[in-house]
Amino acid sequence: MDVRTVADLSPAERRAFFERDAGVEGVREDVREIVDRVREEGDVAVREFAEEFDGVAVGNVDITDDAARAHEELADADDPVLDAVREAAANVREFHERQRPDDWRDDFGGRELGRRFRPIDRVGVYVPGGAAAYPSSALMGVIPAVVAGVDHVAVATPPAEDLNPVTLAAIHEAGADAVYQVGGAQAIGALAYGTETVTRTQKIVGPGNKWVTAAKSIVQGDVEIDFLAGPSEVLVLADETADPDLVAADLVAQAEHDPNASVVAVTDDADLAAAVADAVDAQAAEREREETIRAALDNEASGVLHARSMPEAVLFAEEYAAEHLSIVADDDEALLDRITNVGSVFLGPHSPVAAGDYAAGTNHVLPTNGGAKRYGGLSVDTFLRSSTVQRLDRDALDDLSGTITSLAEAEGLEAHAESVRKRFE
Ligand code: HSO
Ligand code: ZN
Repeated sequence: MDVRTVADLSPAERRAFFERDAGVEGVREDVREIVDRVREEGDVAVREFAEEFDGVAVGNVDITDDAARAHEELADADDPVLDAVREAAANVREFHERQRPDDWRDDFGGRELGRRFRPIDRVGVYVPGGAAAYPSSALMGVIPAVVAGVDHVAVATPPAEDLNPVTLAAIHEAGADAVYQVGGAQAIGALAYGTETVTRTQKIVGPGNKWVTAAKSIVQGDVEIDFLAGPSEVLVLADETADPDLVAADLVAQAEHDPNASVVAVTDDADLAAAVADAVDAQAAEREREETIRAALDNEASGVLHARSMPEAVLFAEEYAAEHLSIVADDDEALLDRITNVGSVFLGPHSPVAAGDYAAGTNHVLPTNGGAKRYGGLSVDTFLRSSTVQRLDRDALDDLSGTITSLAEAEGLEAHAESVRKRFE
């Protein structure tokens, strides 16, 4: 890779870094047709699309029992991968349990006001499958919903002749109530509108390819969604204390997800920049998914950048608003203090992004494409709604009555004012 200088980037180069998109526009019309057909024809359409897109003649769409069986079989075989699934699940559960908010009420001078949090009833979690299997995404989508107390957590995952047993076991371990083999846009249509087999849900979450993402944008409004997720991204903010090999390893790791992944390192140290660029090339050549990695490195939203100072590097990171931000620098906390736009932060040399991807406990469903400027990643909050409560005592209402009645009259809503005055007649 070449090292570029932040200050010399052209407006077009800056735009490539800062205006990443999920690439859904090109498929929107096709996706709309798929979603409409699932809405109208239910399971018939789900089965037809499975044949057409996945090449699978789906027997049962509902595979809840298969997931339980896959879990049992791995347990019976003492398969160590189940231990890994269990440990990752336990860490994710523990971290998300800590997020559960308490209901509260406080006295604001005679106005007792509070908030209460209740889970959404029925949610759908999309778990990507197909080429790559993502058991980790099953844990990341389902566990926060279960911890939030969602009554019915349904999972949709693409059909296959041989469904990935680890993905199925992870879905079961995470505590899903129903599992359906349906993928792509048709899965989102099924979760949004229901079919004979699939229970209609109220909120759909989870990452997916551009068809899934386009479908989520189409059903949004009829159901809630988490957010529109694009290809993986990482930005590493490093100073001269960073090990170039480790910085490169984190870039190469996220690059293997997708040819459109965006991987960036920014540093104020010219020697480090050169060493990272060399290490990235050397490591890419050794990786199994070299082709995908090279494509991601060639992406115009990827690069190794030299900044004139760490404040300039921080400004770049803020504008980029990374899904994952790794800070490897002497005073990492001071740099973090200046960052607001980020999905998930990894501090120090022993916190590879892969730790969060799999097992540290944080969630890996995170805002991409600069979404971190506007929202955070998946959490227990995603599956809760809040209500407010109030009880005013007589004196508090008396104190407030002039304010309420004058605003009510200003709005021409005299009955509102009267409803207060009546309390004192
Ligand atoms: N880095 C991905 C999540 C993932 N990594 C799944 C490995 N498996 C998006 O945050
Ligand atoms: Zn990853």
